[in-house]
Amino acid sequence: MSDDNTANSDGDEDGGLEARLAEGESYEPPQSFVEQANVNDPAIYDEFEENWPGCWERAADLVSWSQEYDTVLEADDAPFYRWFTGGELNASYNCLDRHVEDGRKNQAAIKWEGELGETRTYTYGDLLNEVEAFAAGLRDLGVEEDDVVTLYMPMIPELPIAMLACARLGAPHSVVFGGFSADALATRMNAADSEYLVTCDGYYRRGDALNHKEKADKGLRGVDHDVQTVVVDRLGDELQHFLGAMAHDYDELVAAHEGESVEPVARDAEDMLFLMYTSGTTGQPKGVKHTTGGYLSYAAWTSHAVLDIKPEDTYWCAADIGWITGHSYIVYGPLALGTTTVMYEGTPDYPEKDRLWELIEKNRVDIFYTAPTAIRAFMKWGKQYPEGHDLSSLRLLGTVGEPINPRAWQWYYDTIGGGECPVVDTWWQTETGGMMITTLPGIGEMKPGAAGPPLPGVDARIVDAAGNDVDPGNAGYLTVQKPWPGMLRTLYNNDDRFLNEYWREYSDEDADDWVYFPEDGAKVDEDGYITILGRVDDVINVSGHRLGTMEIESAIVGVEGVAEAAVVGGDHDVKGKAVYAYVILEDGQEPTDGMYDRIISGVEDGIGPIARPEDVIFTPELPKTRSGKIMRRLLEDIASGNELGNTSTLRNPEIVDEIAEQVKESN
Ligand code: 6R9
Repeated sequence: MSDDNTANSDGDEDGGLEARLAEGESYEPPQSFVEQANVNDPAIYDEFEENWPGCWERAADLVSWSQEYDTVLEADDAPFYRWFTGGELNASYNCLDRHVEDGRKNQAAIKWEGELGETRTYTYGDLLNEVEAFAAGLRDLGVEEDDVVTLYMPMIPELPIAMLACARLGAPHSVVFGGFSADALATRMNAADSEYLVTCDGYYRRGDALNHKEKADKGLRGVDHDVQTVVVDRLGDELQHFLGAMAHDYDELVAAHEGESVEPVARDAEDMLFLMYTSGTTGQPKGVKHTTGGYLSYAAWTSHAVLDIKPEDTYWCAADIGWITGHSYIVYGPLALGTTTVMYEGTPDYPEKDRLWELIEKNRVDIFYTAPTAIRAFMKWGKQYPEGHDLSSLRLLGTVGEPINPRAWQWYYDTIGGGECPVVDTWWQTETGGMMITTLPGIGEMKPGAAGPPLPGVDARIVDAAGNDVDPGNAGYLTVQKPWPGMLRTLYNNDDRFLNEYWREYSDEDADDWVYFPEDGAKVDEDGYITILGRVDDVINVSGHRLGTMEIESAIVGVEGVAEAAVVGGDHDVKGKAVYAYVILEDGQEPTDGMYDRIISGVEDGIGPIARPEDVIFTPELPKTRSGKIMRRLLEDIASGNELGNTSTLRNPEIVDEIAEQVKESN
């Protein structure tokens, strides 16, 4: 209660701050920041436009190539674009060896902060040693170039070590978020035909030891082929686990190969670096394929230009490596640039609500990157937590994952940044590999709530349903009209779905004019600043995580006694959106507490706790149009407590009031 008061009083004192900010209050980046910024010449926008696609050499120049590329972009098979063709490189070499060769072996590469307060620091030299030893171990188990290795782990250093070991061998990794369920793991391993799994015994959450191995084992029982497993021992004696015939202990494997060197395998620029499964419109997750040359160049370039990372910085992205943000901006981008990247295992409010601020102070963090949902939680907890710490080391702040409301932006800017750090609101996706729309902090004025203009060389436009540019101020669909190096190349084993999901909507295929559709709504202002309005497909963005409504619905209808389910996103003041499930039971079934709990567990087991519904609403019918389509918008409005629009086009309008009444009662 007292926590909430703090946030409310912030709001009241503002006297309509949200509205004022929405009208276009703007901020210049501080001069002191601009002077030292990696990129601070406004001419870069014109330069990139005039020299497109040659401009992307700027990105490729940030990585080391064992074989120079011949061509920046080949578009003859568009939208299957190829970048930096003819070039060869290795991502692990770029993230490790070259920094060691530069005489920086003793610089911290990863500073890990454990949940219980333990810390581990890996210098570039240490990290290279362990990556080589583990790569040798994996090779011993049979891992070869192009084998997909699945990594199912929480935020422990062995996760980036395993990623880099795979990259060294040219074996693409597929990281499955540690919070995903056993079923989710099995689905992804089957889809990728992955015969190797690296996981761990368990980990700590709010001080409690959680058994992760059990979940992994359960997942493995759902995999349709043999799998070799490596298990990291995170919990020591706290949790005894038994290795089966196909399982190996990480420490033993690394010890057996200590001191071995493993040559980084030269990969073609277009060879796959990793796969990342993400949610889409249908129930099946999509295997987004990223390549070695384009992805790595783009992650490094955006880390340099937008996050302003320098080797001497201490940089912290508080995401989980299980998501794309962690891949690009905890691991590949920062390590390619040779900086110190902080990795935090735990939650922001354990043991206290000042944990993150304590870690920023202690590590003297220069750059901090997090999600709006976290910022809204910090606001709610109150400014006494950050105010108790010296945050003056901070130079730049960033957000990602969902739209940031102007008031949360302002709080972040004032309370965390002390009004002296630019805030970059970065729009991008799993599919884009790296940031696409944001201000450049050394150049652009910031407008709270608007991500900013597209990055130099990125051609993002807002169009109407027919594909024509909309006037400033009007809502439309976000599109990207030129390719970029970090783009996904296809969906794994599914070129058709790749074309259908991203390219068919707005491209003029006969004219060979390809337009990428990210499935977000947006608007643009007179200055070209883009405000993202949210997903326009059946994806709900909960706390910055993408969840497919179909995936959740199929988990619910898998529960015995459930006949039909409709899942929608309703407004939530911290999570942005929350999951609401409308459920119809089979005849003879009762909406008991037991049924409610079984539905919740069904979702947790099918996907993971992140997809847990905020509420389950039992109803005899769902509102449907005359053609039989569920009126999701109406269900969203009910869940959000919004005014309900016209229901006259429904086949069963009476059901709407009935459901709305029930939701009100349960609140
Ligand atoms: C990086 C990441 C992508 C979706 C995207 C959009 C939303 C991301 C945003 C944002 C508004 C921002 N999104 N950044 N919306 N402003 N700065 O989050 O990837 O998990 O694939 O999600 O997230 O809706 O389409 P991913």
